[in-house]
This record gives sequence, structure tokens and C-alpha cells, in this order.
Amino acid sequence: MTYRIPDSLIAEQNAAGAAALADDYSALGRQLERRGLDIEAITTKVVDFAVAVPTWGVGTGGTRFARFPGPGEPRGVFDKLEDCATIHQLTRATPTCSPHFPWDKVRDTGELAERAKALGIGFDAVNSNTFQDQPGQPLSYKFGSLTHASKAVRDQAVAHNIECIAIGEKLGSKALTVWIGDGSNFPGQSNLNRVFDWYMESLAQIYASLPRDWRVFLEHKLNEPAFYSTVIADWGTSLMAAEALGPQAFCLVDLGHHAPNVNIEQIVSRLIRVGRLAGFHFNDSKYGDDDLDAGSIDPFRLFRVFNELVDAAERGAPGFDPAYMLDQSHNVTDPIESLMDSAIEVQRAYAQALAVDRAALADAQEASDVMLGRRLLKAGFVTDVSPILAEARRRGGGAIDPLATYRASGYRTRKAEERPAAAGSSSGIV
Ligand code: AOS
Ligand code: ZN
Ligand code: ZN
Ligand code: ZN
Repeated sequence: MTYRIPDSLIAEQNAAGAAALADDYSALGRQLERRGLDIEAITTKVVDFAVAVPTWGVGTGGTRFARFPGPGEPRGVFDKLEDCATIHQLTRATPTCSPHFPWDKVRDTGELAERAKALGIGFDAVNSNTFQDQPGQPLSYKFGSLTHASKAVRDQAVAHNIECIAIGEKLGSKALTVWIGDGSNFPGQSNLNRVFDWYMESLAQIYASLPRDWRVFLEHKLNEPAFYSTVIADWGTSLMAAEALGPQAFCLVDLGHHAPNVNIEQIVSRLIRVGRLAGFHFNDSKYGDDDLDAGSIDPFRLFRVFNELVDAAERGAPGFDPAYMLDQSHNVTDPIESLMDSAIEVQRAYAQALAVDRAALADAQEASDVMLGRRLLKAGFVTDVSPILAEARRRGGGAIDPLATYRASGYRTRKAEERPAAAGSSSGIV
């Protein structure tokens, strides 16, 4: 048996913080009541909110310069599942994980499904990987995958995506996320129109293999690893592809995949409008696809995105059912700590958006009262919803203070003993 944090430790830690939380929660409840908001309604929504953890996120990432692994890193997908389960145990916000293939491929997918079930973890979207070559792979993706000039390479990449769907079906997943590194580094390297033809041809084959109750998430990205043009560069291209493919295709928004200063919440609003918002890869960034912890750089941007989501939910936007996932790379922090904190920050943005007086906001907008509209929105953002988040965790059996409880448990030290570094794997820690 490997080490799991005992529920008794969570209870003990919670007991120490319970009185302060009850005090803060009732004070916040009174404050919200004065603003015409019901704290219980917000707490219930936060309890029901979930964000998936990426299996590749529980190991230390790295930059293109170096990777500095920490102690007790997961050696493979079974260890990753254990860490994902721990994140959920403490936060109660991450009941599913999003696996990546072939990084998480095992001989017996049934065993993977069983292990996850035993740990109380489900599977969110499965991710395909045609942006790097695997040992023994017949054809290289150096010059592209689903849009490679060679049909044989495209076929190989299509077959991999179809295999991902087959694995995902055994895991109980209902979506495939496709992100490709395809594009060009130099003008003249490829024909911008032709590569899109190939993308559509390849995606049509993958789409045809989707089970009826599945969705395919198309993830766009402005640049990197291709630095002149990427084939699916922006939400416009993504939407063109999704609409051409059919009703099971949706556009995924990774917060780090846009031009600087672009208005991401407006993109979200537009995609909701046409019923094509797949969901998110949450993370934060200052320069590009930095993959920093969600809410660590620009929490107001995250809040603005959630403002659109709450607006859409409250007006009952048709087909609105976004998948929430984290997509981060942890280079200088303990990945479990970063992922717990990020899940909480995503919840925080949601709770803040729920703390906006939407009726008053609509009136201010109607009256063109710019200052009041601005203030009403900001009032949600500046509300310290921490007691709501802590109370939601407590009610679910999680930790009032996940970071403190995690550190008190000594989980990482225990894992360092159980997972000797020498047994490292090519587990997709990129
Ligand atoms: C790459 O930039 C994308 O964000 C993808 O979602 C990718 O599959 C993921 O980051 C794992 O490397
Ligand atoms: Zn992503
Ligand atoms: Zn990315
Ligand atoms: Zn990213």
C-alpha cells in the first residue's frame, strides 16, 4: 500500500480552523446579504464546480533549457493518478484528470480505469500527442503531423488520434482534445492554404471515428513550436474547422494561446454565442504560453472570463456546457501545491463572478452608466470569497487549508521514499 493522506489528519487540521472559518463565513454572508446576494446559493454552485487536472501537470515540467525534477516525482501514470487523487482529496475541486497519450499509455487500459476508480478519480478529455516523436515511431513529426505534406505521416497521426478515442472509451472519457504543433517557422516553408486542407481532411477522419456522445475539442495556439505560422492559430480558424466538421466539434480556449493583450473574454463570449465553446485550459502568463499557475499573474482576467461564463449560464445560453481543465507547467514549485492552488483560484474567479449583482449591472448598462457598471463588476472581483471556497471544501470532506494540510502530511517526503528517482520514466513531463 502506498501512502495516502489519512482523513483523520484532514479532520484534525480542520478542527483547528473551524471556528475562524465559521466566523468569516457568517460575516461574508451578512455582507453579501446587504448586497442582495445569497451566500448559500454561491456556496452550492462552488461545491458543484469541478476542474480537471492534467496528468502531465503532476510532474515537474521544464523549459527548453533544463528540467529540475523534485523529490517523489510520479514515475508513470499510476503514480500520477495517486497525486491527482490527493489534489482532489484536499481541494474537492478536481474529481477528474485529463490523460495524455502515449505518455499515459499502459498495456492494460482496464487496469488504469480500475485504479482510477479505486482512487475515486474519473477521466476528462483525452489528449493526443503528435507534436513529438516516440521511440520506435515509424515516421517523424518533425515537419508536421495531421497537416504533414506526406499522406503517410498524416495517416499515422490520424490513426493515433483514433487510438486515443478507443483508449478514452475504456476510461469513460467523452472528449478528445487535439492540439498540434504543426505550422511553419519561415515564410515559404509551407502553403498556408494547403495545410488547412490537410487539417480538415485529417480531422474529418478523426471526427468520423467519434462515438455519438463524444466531442472533439480543437485547441488553437498562436505560435510555438512553429514561430512563423501555426495551422490552427486562432479562434477564427478553430471555429471555421469546428463548423465544417459538424456538431460534435468545439473550440478549446487555452488562456496562454493568444496574442498579447487580446480580449480573451470576448472570444469566450463569441464562442458561447455560436454554441462552440469546448472549454478551457486554464493557466496564467505574462508573455506567451507561460503555463504559470492559474490566477497567479492576472486574476482579474480569469475573473472576466468567468463573468462571461456566469452570464451565459444565467441566461441559459443554448448548448453551453464547457469542460474545465488546467494546463500548466510547474518548474519551480511542488506540482501538487501548484495544482491545488490553481484549482482554488479558478473556483475563486467563479465565486467572484457569482458575487456580481447582475440585475443592477444590466440596469447600469441599460442606462449607459459607465462608472456604475464598472464598479458593479469590480465589486464582484474585490469580494474576498475565500470563506466560501473553504466552506465548500469543508462540506465535501476536503481541507479548509489544503496547502497547510498537505505540508503537515509529509506526503512529498513519503513519496520520495516510495518512488526512487532512478526508476524515472518518459512519462510525458515536458
Ligand atoms: C500546448 O501548448 C497545448 O497547451 C496542449 O494542450 C498540450 O497538449 C499540453 O500543454 C501538454 O503538453
Ligand atoms: Zn493547452
Ligand atoms: Zn499550451
Ligand atoms: Zn498553455
